[in-house]
Amino acid sequence: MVLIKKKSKKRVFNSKKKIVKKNKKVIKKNKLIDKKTISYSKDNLFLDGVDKSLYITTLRKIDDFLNLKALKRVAIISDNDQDGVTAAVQLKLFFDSRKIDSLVFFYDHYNKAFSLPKDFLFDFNPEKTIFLDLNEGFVSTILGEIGTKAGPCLLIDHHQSSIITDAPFRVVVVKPHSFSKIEPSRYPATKMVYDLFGGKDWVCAIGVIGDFAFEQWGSFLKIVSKKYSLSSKKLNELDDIVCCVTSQYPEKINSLFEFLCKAKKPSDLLKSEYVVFKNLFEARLKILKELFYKEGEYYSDAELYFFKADNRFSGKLSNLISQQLPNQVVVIYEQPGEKIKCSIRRQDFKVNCGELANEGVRGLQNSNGGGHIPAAGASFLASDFEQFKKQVRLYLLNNPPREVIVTTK
Ligand SMILES: [Mn+2]
Repeated sequence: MVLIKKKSKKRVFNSKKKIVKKNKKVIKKNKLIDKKTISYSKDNLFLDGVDKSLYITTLRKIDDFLNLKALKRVAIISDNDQDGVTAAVQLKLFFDSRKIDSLVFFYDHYNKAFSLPKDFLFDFNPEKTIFLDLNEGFVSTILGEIGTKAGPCLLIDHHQSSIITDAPFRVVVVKPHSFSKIEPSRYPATKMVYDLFGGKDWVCAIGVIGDFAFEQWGSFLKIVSKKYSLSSKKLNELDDIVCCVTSQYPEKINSLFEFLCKAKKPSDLLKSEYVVFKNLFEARLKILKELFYKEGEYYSDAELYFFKADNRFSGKLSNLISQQLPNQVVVIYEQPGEKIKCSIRRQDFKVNCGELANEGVRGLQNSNGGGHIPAAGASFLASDFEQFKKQVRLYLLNNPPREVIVTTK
């Protein structure tokens, strides 16, 4: 009896394995953006929540835009967080594999600064430019600065959509809703690149964790953990290392990027020089977390917290706190110069943080605000802080959290 039982169990397991293998093969086949190599077979629906025909339409759209056979030089301009960096790594490797020259820039959207001098871009003279993980507002700002030098553009992004201004050439936009029903904040740019171009699974996993999309992509992360024998703690550690470098040491972002392009396996990063920075970062983070619970300013009527953090800590700290307080609006802010930068979080999807950020900065000079439903950011002049707080609180009182917000746009 025992033997038979064992055998039948094994058989079930094997057949599952076969299906996974078969699907993997299909994924590989379809992720090539090349007219000749794309195979539009009927049985290739493999991604949860992805619409097969829209996925193929999207591949064709990208294929038409890139025209890989003629393409020689392409610029990639990406956000400077974990999602942006890992998305850029995968896209760069894709172009490397096609022997197409690419130059990667990271854009710090708070300081409006590039990770490389702008002259490099002008000298590189790209035929086309691909933007990653940057919303239309930032793309407009960048295009306003570099103008015709960008050439025709492709935007691969998962922020709430708006309009691109200042584009001298056409801009092709690909968002999660171009081919899926997955809530956009849960479909990080790095996973979009992975699904559309193919990529480096463990590097992709870092961006997925960094953008808080681990629930959506739980089975993907499980496969990655298993493949590289990583505990979930180690997997998170990878994200912590990248997060720490991108947020604390922006001057190291280019070298980290190159490191991730070359790294063969996760343990390369776990044994790298970057780990020291992570340990320092974590020690400080622990203190800030304690201070938040002691000193955070709380408005119970709006279920709203404000807390001032050290510079460059607000992103990570807000993620940590809002994991512990998912049904509260947590605003962590810092003041690196004359402006205040806020990270706004509420993880239960009952408040639209992107809209809240927008309303918070309404009418404030020199301000910016927007983002996703569970996570957003805002920046404004420090002298407007009280007004910002008032507007945030009023928005929450006028739009009390009731139901989970569902959106595909
Ligand atoms: Mn992102």
